Formats: sequence, C-alpha cells, structure tokens
Amino acid sequence: MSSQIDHLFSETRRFAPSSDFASAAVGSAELYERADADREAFWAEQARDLHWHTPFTKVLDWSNPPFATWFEDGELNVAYNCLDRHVEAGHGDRVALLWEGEPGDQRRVTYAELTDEVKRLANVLSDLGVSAGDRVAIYMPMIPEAVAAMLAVARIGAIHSVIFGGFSADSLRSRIDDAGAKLVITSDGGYRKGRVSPLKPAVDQALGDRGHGPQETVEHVLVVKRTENEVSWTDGRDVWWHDVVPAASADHEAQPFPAENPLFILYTSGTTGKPKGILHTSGGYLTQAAFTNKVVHDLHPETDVFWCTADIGWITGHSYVTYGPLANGVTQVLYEGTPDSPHPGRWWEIVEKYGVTILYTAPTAIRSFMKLGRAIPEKFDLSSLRLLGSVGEPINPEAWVWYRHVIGGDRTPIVDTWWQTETGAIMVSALPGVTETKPGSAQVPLPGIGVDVVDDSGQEVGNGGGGLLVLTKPWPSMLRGIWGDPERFKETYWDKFEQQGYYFAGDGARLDEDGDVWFLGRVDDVMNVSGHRLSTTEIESALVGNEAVAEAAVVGASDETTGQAVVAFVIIKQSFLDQHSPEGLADTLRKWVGEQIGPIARPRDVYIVGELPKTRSGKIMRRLLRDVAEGREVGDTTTLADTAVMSVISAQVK
Ligand code: 6R9
Repeated sequence: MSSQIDHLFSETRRFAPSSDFASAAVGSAELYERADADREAFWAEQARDLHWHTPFTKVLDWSNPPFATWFEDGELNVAYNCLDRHVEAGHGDRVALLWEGEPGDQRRVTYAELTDEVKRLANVLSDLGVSAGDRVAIYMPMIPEAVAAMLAVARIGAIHSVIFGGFSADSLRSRIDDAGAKLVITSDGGYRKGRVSPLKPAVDQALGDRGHGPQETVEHVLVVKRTENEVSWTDGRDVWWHDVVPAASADHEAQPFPAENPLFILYTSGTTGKPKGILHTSGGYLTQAAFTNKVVHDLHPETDVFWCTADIGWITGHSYVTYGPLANGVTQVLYEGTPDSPHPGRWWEIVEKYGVTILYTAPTAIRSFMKLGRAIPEKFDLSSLRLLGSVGEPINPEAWVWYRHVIGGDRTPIVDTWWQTETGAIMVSALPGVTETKPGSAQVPLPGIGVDVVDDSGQEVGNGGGGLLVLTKPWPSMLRGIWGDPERFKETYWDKFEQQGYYFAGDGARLDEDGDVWFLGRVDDVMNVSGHRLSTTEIESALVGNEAVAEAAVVGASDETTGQAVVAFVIIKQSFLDQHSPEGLADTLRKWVGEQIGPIARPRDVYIVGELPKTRSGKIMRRLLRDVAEGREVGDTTTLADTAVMSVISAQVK
C-alpha cells in the first residue's frame, strides 16, 4: 500500500477549468460559502427546488443520533417530482429516455409518455393489492419499464427493492425474504452479450421451492415481455405487464407522503455473509440526489444528453439514472447491454448517435477501454461530450488522464465522485467549472457535507496524513437504517466513533497538502470488483456450501482491469477426495460461486490448498493470502499459530 500511496502523491498534473465551461457552470464557489454560513438553511433551499404538497417547517432533527430525520413535517410525492411537474411546466414533449436495446432496437420516451405509463402502472399495482409501505422486488434488465416500475412503486408510497439482474435465484430469494416483498416485477429476460439472459426462471426458482406456503409473502409476479424467451407460468400468481398496464386507467393523482416515508431498500455487501438492506427515505434522498446531479454533472436540462452507464440494480442507477436525472427533467440515454456487444465500440457509437454531452461511468470500464486501445473510440465522433464523471472505486491517474485525453478530447473536465449506497448521493467530488482538478483524487466535500480523515481513535490526521474517512455531519440522503436491524446499523457505522458522533465509511484515505482527499480502498473485508461491492464472507460461505469444500478464504487481489479480483483458497474435504478426483475442481468451484451469488462474484482464481493461515485466535490472515494472490513476498507471519503454513501454501499455489 505504501508504494501505491507514494506513487499517487508524486502525481502533480493539474487541470484548471476553462473559462468557457466556468462561465456557464451550474456550480459556483459561492455554494460553499452559503453552505458554510448556514448548513441547514442551505439544504432547506435545495429541498425547496422540489415540489412539496405540504411545505416543511423543520429541517434536521438530530436529537436521537444516529437516527436522523430531514424535512420531517413536509409531504411530497417522489414520482410527481420526477414526472408530472415537468409535464405541468410544459415540458411533456421533452424526451426523458433515449433507450437503446443491445440488439439495436430503440425507443424514445417523453416525459408525458413516461408519466402516463407510470400512472397506469400505479393503478395496476393498487389492483394487485400493493399499498403504501408494502415492499416490491424489481428484477429487471435495463429497459424503460424498469425505471417506470421504480417510479410507480414510489408513486403509491410503497418501497422498492431492486435486485441486480445478474444475481442468482438464491440471492433473489434471500432479498425477497428479508424485505417480505409482496410483489415481484421482472421480465422474461434481457439481451446481454448477444444472447437472451433469462430472468423469469430465476424468479420461478426463487419462489418455486416453497410454493404457495404460508411463509410465502409474494402474491404476484408482474412480467414484462422483452424477448422471445419461453417462460413457464403460474396461473393466479403471474401477470403479463402487456395484459394489464395498457388496459389500466391513465388517471392517477399522486398522493402526498411524509418526507420520511421509506422510498427504497437496496442490498449491499457488508463484512458478514448477510447482505445489508440499506434503507432510504423520500424528501432528503431526493433533495440530495437531485442537487448533486445538477451541480456535479452540471445539468442544463434544455440542452444536455446525460448518460450514466450504471445498472439500476446499484445505487448509482438509483440516484443517477432514475431519481436525479428525472427530478431535474433532463434527457438521458438508457442502454440495455454490455459495452462490447456486438462490437467493442458500442458505447462510443451510442455517444455519437445520441450526442451525449455528459458521461458518468466507472474506472473498471475506462481501464478495459484503455486495454483495447484508443483506435476504437477514435473511430467515433465524441465531440458532443463536455463533461466526464467517474464513480465506484479509486481511479488511477493514468486512467484519469487517458479518459480526459482520448474520450474527452483534452477538453472535458472530469469529476471523480466518491459516495456509497449508504450515503445515497455524491459526497466528495470536484465541481466542474469551479475546482482545479487533480487526477487520482476525489478532492473536496460537496457544499453542505462534512468530511474528515481521522486515526483509529478519531483524532484528525491533518493535511499530509492518512487514516480513515469519516462523515462528520448528518446529510439529507443518509441511510436511515438497515432494514429490520437497527443494532447492526449502529454497530457498522456509528459505534467506532461514537464519542465524536462520526459516520465510519470503511474507506482508507489521505489528505494532501491542500487538504484534498485521496481514496485508498476499503479497510474492511469488503472487496471492490469492477466497482461492485462483494463481501469476502459471503463468497466464503458459498464455497463452504459446496459438498467438496471443508474451508475457504477469499481475498481481493489487485487486478489491472477490475480493480480487485476475487481469489479463493480452499481446503477440500478428505471424504470427497477419497471418492473423487480433484481434476477440474477449481473450475467447478468458480462456476458454483457464480451460480450461488451471481457471475460478478465468480473467483478469478481458486487455489486448492492443504491449510489456511490462522492466528492463534483462529482468525484467517487474509493479508498474507493477498500477498500470495498478488505474487508478492509474504509479509509478517509471526502472529500465525503455525508460521510454516505460508511456505506450504505458496508452494501449492505455484
Ligand atoms: C457509489 C458506489 C461504495 C464504495 C466506497 C468506496 C468505493 C466509490 C469511489 C470509491 C474511491 C471513488 N468508491 N466511489 N472509491 N473513489 N470515486 O460505488 O456505492 O457500491 O456502495 O460502493 O465504493 O470504497 O466505500 P457502493
């Protein structure tokens, strides 16, 4: 780590905003001054950009930390803010979604059309027995219906839980159970890498293994027909979208709900095997998602074409595909497929075709384009781009500079945005047109946000120092809890710096001499693979769930393309080896993890070893396994119960 830090700190390239960009920028230096002068008044002002059915009189209540409320006595409707109000303001003909399917089919959906669709769907949801406070699971490809589904759930005051389409039936099952979902919205499948990737069968499998038993909370499955896939059907439970939505009434008046009405649950990996259901509410979340989208992405809704490439199954897709852009009334691209189907220039073709002006994506994507070479993007006209953004993991300076040079034509500012599922919206980033940018650093807290870097005891490290990133002040879009587990909420984020009242983010960071923040990766057992958070424990439990495996340890090893890659060390049961040959077992286990959790969790390498390095108290020393996985000399082994074990493992891995 220390050589990586030194390397980062020798990065001295700086990019000042151009005067052209600065003169038209939405953000300004004055925003920081206003927020510093009166933080709550600043957030109240941002919240008033939304439409409130009942205006709020209170801003923040932090009398019972870590449980905050924002704008508590106000009432609003989140979907109304994303749809109806733009139509009522005369922007109904503006395109909301420029949708492109992977096979090349296209749809343009205006704000008026999307509003109409969401109203019909809201009526359908009510007919299916869903009402305010009920949970609805959404398991869909990137099609306009997915965005409509989120908004329709929000419109009736229910709570959505979007589950990434790449997750397995098991992951789906545990998330449906944890939330007690009443309805699942899915599709027969979606197009990925030139093939149909089925979704409905996973829902059937998730629900099928227990039939219509008394524990089953799911009453209906609403299915969009996207492909020509054959699907099996459970009469009475399953409903085709095309049978009910077009036939439903398009009259639906949005009812007001309290600002703290839950909006969604989104599951994310923690340090234990069980994913955490991060809970977000309405008024504060929408305020900060909309505000950050506007100032960090410099949105000019009359002229911009925004494209955030994230899937709606991740927080980035919630805040910067569904809620932020639609609350701002901007036009955005929604793309169903993968970056390299049917050809490696697919994204650049889309930028050219739709005249994308703002592109927001992840370092892992940028690094894989770098690997393929600049000749591919250079075949396309990317001159419409005026701003680029990065999210999901630290972006190394080389990738940052390549992004600006090859994709941004040395013209575009780059915003490296740090935030989390838990924070709901961007927290640390440059403001384009305002901040002089530094490749590799996410830089400064946004106006109204309190950030610091502290040591293990909560003391500020000061400029030039390294430690743990904390959030020092409550913020509007902060998580309100972990679904059904208030203790875990306190324990995970607040206990560590209880005295100071700081939120512990789980990220290592350093402050440079200017006080700018450089992120250094997670400090816990959470891996970051292609910007997706995966828990070592969750993958270990999947491995141990296989009949062949006695013990497993998983580490995140640095990887040129994906940032980190999953590397597993497993001990095979003797009883298994007595009956089977170990031939091909590593591959079988890789596939197994993919089936249990989802393809993104599939280990890059599975090493079969005889022992694992453990401390005397029995804790696996993942640090040492990471050394092996990254091909380094193994570090200090003195706390191991058996100090010889590492040389045995190193030999076995070779
Ligand atoms: C939005 C999102 C959160 C974790 C976070 C951190 C890493 C995200 C980053 C970044 C460095 C950035 N992370 N953005 N690290 N620089 N610009 O990714 O949410 O999936 O919850 O992941 O991702 O480690 O703690 P989520």
